[in-house]
Amino acid sequence: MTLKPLLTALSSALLGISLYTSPVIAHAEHHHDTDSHIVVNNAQVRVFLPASKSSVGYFNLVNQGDNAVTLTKASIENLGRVEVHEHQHVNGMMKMNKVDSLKIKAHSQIDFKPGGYHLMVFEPKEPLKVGQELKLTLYFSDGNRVFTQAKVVSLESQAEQAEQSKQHHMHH
Ligand SMILES: [Cu+2]
Repeated sequence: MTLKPLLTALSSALLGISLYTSPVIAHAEHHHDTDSHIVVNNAQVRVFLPASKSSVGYFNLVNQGDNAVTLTKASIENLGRVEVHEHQHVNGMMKMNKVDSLKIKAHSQIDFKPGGYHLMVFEPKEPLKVGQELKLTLYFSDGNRVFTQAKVVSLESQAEQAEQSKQHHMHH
C-alpha cells in the first residue's frame, strides 16, 4: 500500500547522500593529479595607453574536469604585477575589486571580458608592442599551473572584438 512511496523516498534519500559524498571522494582521488582539464582560449593583453600605469587582459577559461578549480593568481611575462579583478555594480556605480580566489565549477567556463572579470596588469619591464606574444601563467589552489600565450592587442582591435561579441550575443 504505502510501501512503494516509502521505498521511493528512501532511495532518493540514499541517492541524495551518494550525490553529496561523491565530490569529496573525487577530490581525494584527484589530489595528486597534475593533469588539469583546464583550457585557456583567446588570451590577450591590451597595450598600455599613453600615461597609463595599468592595462587589461582578457581570456576564456574552461574547466573540462569533474571538479571545481580555484584560480588564485596570474602572471604575465614582462609585466611586474598582474591582478585578477571583477567589476561590480554598487549603488548604480561600476566598481572594480581585486579577486584573490575565483572558483570555476566543474564543466563550466568563465569569460574574462570588458565589464566582467579581467586581468589588471601593471609595471611593464619594456613597452608592450601590438602583435607580441607573452607567456601567461594561471595558478590554481591545488598547485596546478596552466600556461598560454597572450597576444598583445591595440585598444581599437579590442573594442572591435567586444562590439562583435555583444552583437553576437544579441542575436541569440
Ligand atoms: Cu580592474
